[in-house]
Amino acid sequence: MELTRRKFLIGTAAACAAVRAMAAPIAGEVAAFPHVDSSKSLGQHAAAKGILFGTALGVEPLKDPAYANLVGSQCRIGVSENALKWNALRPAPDRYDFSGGDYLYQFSSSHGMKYRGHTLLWEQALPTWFHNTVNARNAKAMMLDHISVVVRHYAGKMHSWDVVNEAIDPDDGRPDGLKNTPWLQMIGPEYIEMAFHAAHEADPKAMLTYNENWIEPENRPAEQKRQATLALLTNMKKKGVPVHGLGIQSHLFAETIVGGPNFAHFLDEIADLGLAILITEMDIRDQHLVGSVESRDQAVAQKYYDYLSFMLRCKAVKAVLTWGLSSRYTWLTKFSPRPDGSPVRPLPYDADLKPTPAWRAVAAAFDQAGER
Ligand code: 9MR
Repeated sequence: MELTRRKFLIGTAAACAAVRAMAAPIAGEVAAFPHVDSSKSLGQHAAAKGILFGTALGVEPLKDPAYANLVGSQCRIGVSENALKWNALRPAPDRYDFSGGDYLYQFSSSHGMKYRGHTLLWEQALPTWFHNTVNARNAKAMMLDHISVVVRHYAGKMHSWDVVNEAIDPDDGRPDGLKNTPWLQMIGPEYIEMAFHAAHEADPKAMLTYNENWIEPENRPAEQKRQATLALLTNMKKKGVPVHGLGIQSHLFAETIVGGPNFAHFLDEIADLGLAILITEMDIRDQHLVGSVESRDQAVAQKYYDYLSFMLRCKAVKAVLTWGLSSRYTWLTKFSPRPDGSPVRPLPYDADLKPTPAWRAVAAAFDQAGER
């Protein structure tokens, strides 16, 4: 592996000095992006700075040869969008189906891409049998068995694993900010550290990440979530739990204000824990934008540029993955359709697989980033 976990973590602790010095948001700071070399892939632009660029992979989209070719040529890392979730892997309590996950691994390795697993534990995407079968008596054994079997299946092949996904929700009212998931109800808050220990035992070489959403904006709910995330990770590090990175999903809206001082400070504190930071699921929703396609694309591109420029000032940020590469295949088509019925355009390529202005914005942010 050209970027091992060790190399990923080197330099992380002292990484965010530039971020610490920032006093104000930089949104809109740069009106136009610098010229970029469009003969190089996004993966190449990123790699020149020691950053991994990639995207979410789905089995069906990759059966589209033009799309598969695009992903293979632009990306250096792929993450399973759905194939390694419980509802895909566990058709029955006593059965595992690795066909989708293996297909994505084969695709990644045959295109020289690293492979990242999402996700071992989440309260969503559970199989229909889950709620009738898993209870307080067997939950711990079921969880540990799942992690052991799945992580061992890919041992030595995974760049990183999202061990636990979206486990925090201060609105649930617990003092520790943890979300009241079935796992928490059945096992207790220690389920998180147990999961990390089990994953590490099954594949000591894989980078283990905690992945969280809605922690990017400068608003109060995001700040509460950041504080709970920081407390969780600080506590895990103190106890020697094998956690190596934080995944910041980065599903943004074109109108989200990002890059503020509280978020900058948070990145700094995460880096000081010795953790790597990965941007794991980036896309920019244009659902509420009005105006021409060109002006909407420009707003989306500007947000990519502002956000990535801000994030990449922090040297602990080692990877950028978008949640899909082209609007031909994006969860937002169904989840966040535009009220006017026109297609959403949240990614660096449009539905015809032509680069959008966001492509140039992402490349320019990589070109301007410091080496890591
Ligand atoms: O993009 C994914 C979509 O296809 C699935 O239907 C959905 C439920 O499994 O999950 C989506 O991916 C989510 C990811 O797993 C966790 N962060 C939020 C993503 C978007 O909802």
